[in-house]
Amino acid sequence: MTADARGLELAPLAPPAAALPAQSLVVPGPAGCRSRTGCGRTAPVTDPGTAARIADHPCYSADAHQYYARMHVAVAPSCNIQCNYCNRKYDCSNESRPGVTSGLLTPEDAVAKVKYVANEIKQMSVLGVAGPGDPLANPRRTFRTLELVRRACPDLKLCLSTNGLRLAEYADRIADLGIEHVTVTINMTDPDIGARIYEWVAWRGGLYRGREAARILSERQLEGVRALVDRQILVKVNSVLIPGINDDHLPEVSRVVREMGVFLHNVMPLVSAPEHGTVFGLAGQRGPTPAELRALQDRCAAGESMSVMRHCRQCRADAVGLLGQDHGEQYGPEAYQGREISYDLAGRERLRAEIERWREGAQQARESLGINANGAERPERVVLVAVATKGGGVVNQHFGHATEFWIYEAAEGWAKLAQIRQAARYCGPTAEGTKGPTGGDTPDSPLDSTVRLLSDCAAVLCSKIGPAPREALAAAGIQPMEVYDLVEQAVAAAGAALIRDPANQAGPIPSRGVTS
Ligand code: CLF
Ligand code: SF4
Repeated sequence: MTADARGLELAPLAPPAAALPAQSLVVPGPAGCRSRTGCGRTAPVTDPGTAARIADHPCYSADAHQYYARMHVAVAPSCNIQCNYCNRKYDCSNESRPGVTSGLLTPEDAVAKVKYVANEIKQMSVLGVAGPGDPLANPRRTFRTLELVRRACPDLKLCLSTNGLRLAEYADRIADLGIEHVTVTINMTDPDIGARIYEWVAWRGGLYRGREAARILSERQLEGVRALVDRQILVKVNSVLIPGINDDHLPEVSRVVREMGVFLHNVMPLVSAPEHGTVFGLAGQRGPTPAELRALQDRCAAGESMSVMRHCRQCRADAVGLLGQDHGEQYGPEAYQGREISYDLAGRERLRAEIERWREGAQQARESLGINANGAERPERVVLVAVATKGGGVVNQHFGHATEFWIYEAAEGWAKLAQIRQAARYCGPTAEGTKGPTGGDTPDSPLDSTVRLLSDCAAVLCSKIGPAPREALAAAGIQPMEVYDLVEQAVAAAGAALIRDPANQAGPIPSRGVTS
């Protein structure tokens, strides 16, 4: 495990994989597993050019998200629509949802901060503008920032996330800047459904409400997506799953955008609580349960070639670090404002080479055990297994330190990332109530919350676990397993063992996530 100058725990990059015999990656994990799939992707990327474009993008590649970080700069304050799940609240560092940020940056401060952070977190491969308003409702600030970053940090990928209302008119500018990854949030293609999601849309000097607002927005969004796909930009569509409003409609959205050439669909849970002060929060609109979210993601992916993203963390507009980490507040203006910062391109390239050697070694280790990253058929029976990891592709986290669990479908030769679930940290001073996928705080202890969060899992894989949580999990029928191993190998081996175990054939396992 390496740590950067500010003590962040980053991925385990040393020793480089080239110097590491494949077998030594498998520390004391269960032997003999044969996973045929990598994590996350539901469709293989066969085009080498596309594979190269997503290889180090933590959102477009589930594998990359174990190694590479992203950074957002909050330069775009205004918005031209009003979603019922957003109020663009500032100074709320305990919240982690789109549109929330601790402060605004000027383009000049943003590029200084990016240079500083990129030198500190050399795994940072992507710079995104994602709010706190809509980047394209603030075109001057957004494009000025992206132009400055493009010049100062030539190895960074540029990324943009927008509601799509003004996308078509900026498609050429986006392409000219070399922005290859754009996210459009599309929650509906049916204006009647949209009328329940949007309060108003500001378009060409008019303020529209209800069905007409949703019709304008939807038409502009699809026009914008078409313009980007025509320019070979990789488009990801984000959709917020709002139970009772667009849940039955999202598979249709998925179909429509897939036919237009969208690369990836990310269905995210509505984050809604009264204290957020949003229309949905105040109205008591609930978010989906983890099971509802997973079922909907499966429906969107069913039998089709478009990938569905399973590892989104619904980042803040000023997020910094690996997905799931928010180190933004560690990089305040005193670190970068008014300073001459030289960009350490050579140092970044050295670290990137090290990461890629590690990934190559991990891949060789998987292949030596018969692992193929893509294209396998789903086995007849799978079991859900939770993993505690700090990244780097390894089960390497203490159960009590986990603030999220990666939920995998597991079986012999099968390790497919199904979901990320946020948890309360059980050990240590920051233990607090759970902020689960529904966003609601729960009054019970962090351990109780976590056991409930994992109640559909057959096992938890972690590097270490204490006696109290071990007992609590076992009492709930969840097997704690201590392991230090590559994630996919450990998951597949655990799945095989759990499904094979005669004690599980008629016991608790079928009710714990075994599906057929
Ligand atoms: Fe940021 Fe978005 Fe680019 Fe990623 S996030 S602008 S595509 S670099 Fe990623 Fe965060 Fe999910 Fe967004 S995990 S909220 S999907
Ligand atoms: Fe908020 Fe984004 Fe919706 Fe604008 S488009 S209201 S910033 S969630």
